[in-house]
Amino acid sequence: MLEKVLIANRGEIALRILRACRELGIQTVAAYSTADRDQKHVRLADESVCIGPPSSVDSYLNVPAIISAAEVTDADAIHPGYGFLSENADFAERVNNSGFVFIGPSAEVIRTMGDKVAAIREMKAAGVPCVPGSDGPLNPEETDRNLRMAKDIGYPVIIKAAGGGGGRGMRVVHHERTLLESIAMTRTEAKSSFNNDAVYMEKYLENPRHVEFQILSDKHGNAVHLGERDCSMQRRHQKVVEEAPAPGITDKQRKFIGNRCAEACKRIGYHGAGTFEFLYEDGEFYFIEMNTRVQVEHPITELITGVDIVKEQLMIAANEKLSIAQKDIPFRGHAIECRINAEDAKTFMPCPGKISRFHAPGGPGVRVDSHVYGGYTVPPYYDSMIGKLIVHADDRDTAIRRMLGALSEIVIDGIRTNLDLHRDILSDSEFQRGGLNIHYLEKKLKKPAVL
Ligand code: MV4
Repeated sequence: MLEKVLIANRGEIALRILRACRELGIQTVAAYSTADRDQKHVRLADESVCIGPPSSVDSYLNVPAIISAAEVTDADAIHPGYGFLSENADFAERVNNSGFVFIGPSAEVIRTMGDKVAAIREMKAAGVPCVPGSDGPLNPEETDRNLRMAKDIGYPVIIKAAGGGGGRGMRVVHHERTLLESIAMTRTEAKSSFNNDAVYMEKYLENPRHVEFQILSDKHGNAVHLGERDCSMQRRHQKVVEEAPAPGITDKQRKFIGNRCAEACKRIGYHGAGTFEFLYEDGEFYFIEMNTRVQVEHPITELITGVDIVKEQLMIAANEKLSIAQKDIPFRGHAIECRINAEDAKTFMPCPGKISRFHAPGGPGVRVDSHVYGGYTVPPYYDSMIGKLIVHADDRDTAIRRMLGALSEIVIDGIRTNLDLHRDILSDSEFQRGGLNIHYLEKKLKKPAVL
């Protein structure tokens, strides 16, 4: 096992990692910025090291500072959490070259999955269903070929940057007269945003759901899937509510897609926890990208399967075998997560400040993953998410009621939050029916609150 892990993150995920380490008897080092001195995980860690001033670039993205912190504390491994350096292949490489274990897949696999064209090529080869599209990057000079390709795929098509992902660097094309200019513009933007002008083409799916599969894969050739999550409730590529399982997905579909993902992990030598993102439309799954980190929404999968994903990440990094086989993974009940943000209800602008009172909800099947407490000040330098409210129940209707109960119990005073938005979504009769697509929330928000 690992003896000491440096946590190179902040907020709720830093606390989540600390708790997993504690259960495995691993010592913890909190690497924190000066703005985060009073974070719960900093107080609870066995050791803590300040890695720089508030600005992320100078602290949580400061590679030499993080590696030095691991050196001075004699840590064996670094957990990057999500965001920040978690999917940075160069960071993973520098961690390894400095003699530490990067908790995640190899730098090479992170690099491959960071190149969306390479990722799709790998997944296609592994038998994972992908969106109809260009096989590889587009050559902007081959204008006739590009026009023919789009015509064959059928409009609308979408041009995406190979270096993009998560909604950055893409353009929908509805008509052949704008195809070539759209390719050129996406390339220019991709070059300046990602320093990589490679772009590719896919059929644009107009009303898909966003369904993702969680996998775990160890260094002994074992890989399992933990089922799927529906993350369609989003605004501007920020997920708001997630649930598992995805409404309407059959056991047969789960088994088929899940096994393809697990097999793909074995093929590419994937080590750790990973997520396969799919678009789901008219009963079909289409792979779009893979995330090589632990995700914000991992708790809903933990609740329906009973698997501790962060502990498995730590054990995989320590060269241990997966603690569970596929046949021993149940999919039990229904889980929902609400992401709680410190933000203005109307403008969605971040609203940092001091939390005067905080009361967590409780009761059976209620989990709160948050680092905040009464008297805590939400700093303005980072993401506005201050925690996650997660429920688990025997079925979806009960889970929704349980979440509405928890939302009525929770108290966060002193700052503005999106709790009313969650109350509104969970009370929405169309949400209650289930299976809404990625555009639903943005359309709902455009409508007047009372007709
Ligand atoms: C798409 C798509 C429709 N068709 N690809 C946006 C984020 C990035 N991960 C991929 N995205 C999309 N790719 C094809 N071929 C629609 C989106 C999309 C989306 C996907 C998932 C969740 C929210 C989204 C919001 C807008 C667009």
